[in-house]
Amino acid sequence: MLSCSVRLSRAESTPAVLGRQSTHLDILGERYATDEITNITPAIISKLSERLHTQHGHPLSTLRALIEGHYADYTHLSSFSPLVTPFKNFDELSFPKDHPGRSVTDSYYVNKDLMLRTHTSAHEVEVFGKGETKWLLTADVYRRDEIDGSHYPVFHQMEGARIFDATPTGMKEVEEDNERLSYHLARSNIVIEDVPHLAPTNPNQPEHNPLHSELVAKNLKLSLNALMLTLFGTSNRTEPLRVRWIEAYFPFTSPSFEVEVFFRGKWLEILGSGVVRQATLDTAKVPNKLGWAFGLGLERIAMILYSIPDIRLFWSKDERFLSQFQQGAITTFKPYSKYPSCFKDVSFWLPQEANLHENDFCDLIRDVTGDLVEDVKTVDRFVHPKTNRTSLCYRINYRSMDRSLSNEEVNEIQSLVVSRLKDAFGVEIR
Ligand code: FA5
Ligand code: MG
Repeated sequence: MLSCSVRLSRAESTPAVLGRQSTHLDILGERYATDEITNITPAIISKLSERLHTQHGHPLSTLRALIEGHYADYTHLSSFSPLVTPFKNFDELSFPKDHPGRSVTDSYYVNKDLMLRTHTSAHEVEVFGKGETKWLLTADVYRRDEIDGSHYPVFHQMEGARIFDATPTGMKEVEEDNERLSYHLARSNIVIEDVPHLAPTNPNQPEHNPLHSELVAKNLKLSLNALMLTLFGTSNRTEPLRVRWIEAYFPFTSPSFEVEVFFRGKWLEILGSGVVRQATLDTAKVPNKLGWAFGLGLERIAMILYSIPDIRLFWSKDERFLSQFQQGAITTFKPYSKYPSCFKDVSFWLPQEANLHENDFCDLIRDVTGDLVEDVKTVDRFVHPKTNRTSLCYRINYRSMDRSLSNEEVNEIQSLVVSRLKDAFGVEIR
């Protein structure tokens, strides 16, 4: 998240976010009624049918196949619709009613009963409910988010899960698997920083025997460390890969963890995971089991593996990008050129008492400019002490990945941005 954000309440945000009056939307061949919370944009609708993870030769498809190969004896799923109910995306996974992820500033809604899944965990109950005990599910997910080189409103996740019998025999199976994996990992050249499997800040669930929970959390970590080894272990880097486990929080797991990988001088978060909340398995009507789940970001991993510097490139139709990749092969991306940046600032006053969330601003930018903006930064924000009006200044970095942009062209796009901003939010340009 950018630092200077102001959250819109549902009521005041909606007309501005939507900015259009249509009573229905056509999505993936079906017609849906809109309502006062509809905020899905044409730019997003155009992405729904792409399914990059299934496009033969695309880096995301190769990465999916690589991970499926690592988990060869798991059930592999990848054909679930991105349209889900908020119940499935949130309630079934124990999200509290006031969780920020539910808000229209963070998620895309078709209407109040239908949204675009924000994570692959949305399908956990469904898949566990089918009786699957070891499975992987790959899908496109959607979030209203900031604009920079590692965030995109559409990205791809892979959910993995494994559940065991909550019996001495089941736990013996975990122990044996842990031994096998520890042996395998002892020979790797990855530097892994760990955190305790359980901690007061990352607790065991009351339903679980802490010894069982500990074994399962350890199995999760070993399983994912072995995946890291498969993915990164063979690359001919001079420095060993640095991976770290950190404590995390998710409403649907406890204990919970994230994994970060050191990439281009920064820690890049690649996945979230944890011991599955018993409520999830109860809802799925799976008795007497416990286990783990993870959700990893395919783009983030592909950026590291292929040295792809900007997340927008995954959507490129440019032959200079696509022709560099073949299905099944991990190759180092050769940038065809780095075109110059063009920075444009926009400063404005919001109407009295009104607010603007940076995700609303970023979504407007995506809708008007497509992929021509590399990042957006808040450079200034203050509230006038007398009028109580908020002043905001954003710096937009225009840079195409495929060609040079002329200053004239950027000025034209920038004026479109400004006029949309005036129409949608009633701002006064400074
Ligand atoms: C989740 O989405 C959880 N559902 C993960 C999970 C699954 C936890 C199962 C526990 C059990 P998170 O919001 O952190 O967690 O996203 C998971 C990963 O998706 C991140 O680590 C990151 O790699 C990727 N990701 C998140 N937001 C973006 C984005 N805007 N662009 C690209 N990748 C992203
Ligand atoms: Mg996260």
